[in-house]
Amino acid sequence: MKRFATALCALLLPICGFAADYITNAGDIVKAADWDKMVTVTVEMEEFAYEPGDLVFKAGQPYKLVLKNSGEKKHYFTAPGFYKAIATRKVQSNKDGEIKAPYFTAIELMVGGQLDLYFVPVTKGEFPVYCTIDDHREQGMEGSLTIR
Ligand SMILES: [Cu+2]
Repeated sequence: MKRFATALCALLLPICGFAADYITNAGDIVKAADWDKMVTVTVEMEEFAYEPGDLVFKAGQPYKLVLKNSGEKKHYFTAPGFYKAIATRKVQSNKDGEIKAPYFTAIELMVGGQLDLYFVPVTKGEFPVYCTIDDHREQGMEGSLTIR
């Protein structure tokens, strides 16, 4: 059924459109979530990998995704499909402040940097994550983000 809906939507994309959209009621989802039950997951970036490379999140469960660059180069956490599948609360730097925005396409980490992404997974699926700097992705800097 889901496959049929996806195929139908591909045909009708100019009409339904939602397949390519971000979560429009992210604010409501973020507000309704129980942040006392937040789960923290940490991803370290190095040359050239995410550790761990494959993550699984539970739909509806609030998360803090800690992104740390432990490498010697700048790295990206680019995941356009994933950012469209989550309700974003904010991205926070524990040193500098926080950015509240409905969605992102990529997050860049300076050497030694850390940013925390607060979000609630919404749309189930498996989404790629990769680094868009030079040939980092080809060198192995990619992974998967799954929402179940
Ligand atoms: Cu990189």
